[in-house]
Amino acid sequence: MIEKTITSLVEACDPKAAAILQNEDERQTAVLRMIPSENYASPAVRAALASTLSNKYGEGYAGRRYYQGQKNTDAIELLAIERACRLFGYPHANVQALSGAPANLGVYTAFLKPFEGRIMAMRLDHGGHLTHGSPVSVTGQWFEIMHYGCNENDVLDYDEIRRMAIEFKPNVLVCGYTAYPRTIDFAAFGAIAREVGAISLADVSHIAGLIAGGAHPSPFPHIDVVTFTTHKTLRGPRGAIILSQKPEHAEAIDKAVFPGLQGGPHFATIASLAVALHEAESDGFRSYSAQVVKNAQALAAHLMEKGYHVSSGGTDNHLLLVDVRKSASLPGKRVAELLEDVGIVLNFNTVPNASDRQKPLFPDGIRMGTPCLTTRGMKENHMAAVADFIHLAISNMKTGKIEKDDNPWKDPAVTGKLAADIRAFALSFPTFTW
Ligand code: DSN
Repeated sequence: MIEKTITSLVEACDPKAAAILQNEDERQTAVLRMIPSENYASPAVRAALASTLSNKYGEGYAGRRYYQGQKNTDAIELLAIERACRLFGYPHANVQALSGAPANLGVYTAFLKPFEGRIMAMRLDHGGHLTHGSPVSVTGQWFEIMHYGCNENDVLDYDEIRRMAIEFKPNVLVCGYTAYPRTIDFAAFGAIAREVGAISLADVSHIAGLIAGGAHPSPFPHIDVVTFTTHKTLRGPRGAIILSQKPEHAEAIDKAVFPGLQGGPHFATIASLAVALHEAESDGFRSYSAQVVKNAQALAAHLMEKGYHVSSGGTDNHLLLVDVRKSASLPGKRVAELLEDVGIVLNFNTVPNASDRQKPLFPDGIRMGTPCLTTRGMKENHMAAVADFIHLAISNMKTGKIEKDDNPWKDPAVTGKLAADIRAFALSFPTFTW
């Protein structure tokens, strides 16, 4: 309903833009969206995003703004903060960082001196994020970085991380990942950070909704500072939250975000965030989070039964990594691109302990998740069908080098039927049921 309202309002003014929006609505309805960092936000969350608060500008924090007319912006920001603190158990929340990268940069800016500060975090190809010190990110250029990785079983080795931290003495020790399917032991990370005198930072962007819904252990009280984007499992708008415990940390973070890095916050986003946090406090959201994990585990089990190499042997959260070079002699990028052609949208991704052919843009794996499918109302029994679709598609992909004009499918007729079946299956679910 909200799609129709938005499209018709835009269409009355700009049919060209409206047509693109309409196409995207149709795409999101007709495919199986399995990128683990995406979701379908509720109509209420999306309506708040389009609200009149997007007309309002202001700088500073509630009660301390640099512009007049802030009664309602103060009220909405305080509401979002109150809900974030209640939901995650932290005494302070900053809801102004525009997204995940600015949130992480805000934390580093608060605590580290450029060209002196030391960050220890997970390497990118084992599931870390660009902003965890990758050389192509300013975080890797402005700070000294030590990266840890997974062990030969694709899981974290806390003894090894402790050994490295004692040697490197980071100022900030980062946990929290973009492609790690296992539970994070926040107590262990907090203890290591305290032992070496580092601030502990958990970037829980991927699992914030699972933490809020009780499907993953909380970083509180073990971790000093927590950052997360709000549009993934939390199912809010594109935005970010920074939580902290100590008053001196909170003060430094607030100063780093504004005026250190940003000007005026996006108040409509903050309003939308307040609504998403309200939804996340509900019993329905708790059962949603639990179902996301059950679905991911069911999907992993079905794929492993079919012989797929699932990294770490399964999942404890919303995502799984499949090494398709080991499983099917295919590179991750080709598999992701061809799966999109039949209506399964996931992403190619590096996997730990891959072949030596793996490169960031030419990885051995694919990454998939269940947040979107679960929002559509799918349960464990539907994951069998999803695994069958993936398997049928991959089994029908040609291996080896493919020339530019070659058909990449062994049997194009099978592909045509599969694409139609996937479309019909996707269309049999609404986009938002929880
Ligand atoms: N790298 C993004 C992802 O996990 O999709 C998060 O920023």
